Amino acid sequence: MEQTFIMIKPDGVQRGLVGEIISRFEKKGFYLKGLKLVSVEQSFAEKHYADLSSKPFFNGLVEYIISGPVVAMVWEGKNVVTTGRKIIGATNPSESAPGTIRGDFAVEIGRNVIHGSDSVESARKEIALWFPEGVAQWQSSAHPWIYE
Ligand code: 3AN
Repeated sequence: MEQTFIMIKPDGVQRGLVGEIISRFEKKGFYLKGLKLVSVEQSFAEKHYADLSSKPFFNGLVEYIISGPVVAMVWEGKNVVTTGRKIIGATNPSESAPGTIRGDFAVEIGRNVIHGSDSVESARKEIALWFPEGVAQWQSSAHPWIYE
């Protein structure tokens, strides 16, 4: 099944939103396959955001991500990349709908609480970067009640 990489950024951790965010993905019916609290170094953050290196906000974004621990996760389920992005909401919290994570908990684009992979291909790359050790293999007993 499809997997995505989800990261709760330092603001989400510091504001005590970890449980709330995990709960939203769990209740939807996605499976948690990887989870760790980590502080990353500048070079690692630059690698994660390499596609944005030419943007004017790149340095600020890297500073923000290395400013405190983040929660790195792998979630699995049908269409989890696209649906995960819907649960997260639009990049700019001024445009994210109420009911989404950013719509409910964020105000500024530079403090938007959470990251989610934007495609299956970037999910694959991000999971390999953040979880080189691999992720857990397990089957939920709830599976037949969530998936046909
Ligand atoms: P998303 O995180 O929704 O995939 P991207 O990939 O366009 O959005 O941007 C990655 C991150 O860069 C965002 N989560 C946000 O923190 C930051 N970012 C994007 N645009 C801006 C901006 N105009 N000013 C400051 N930070 C930005």
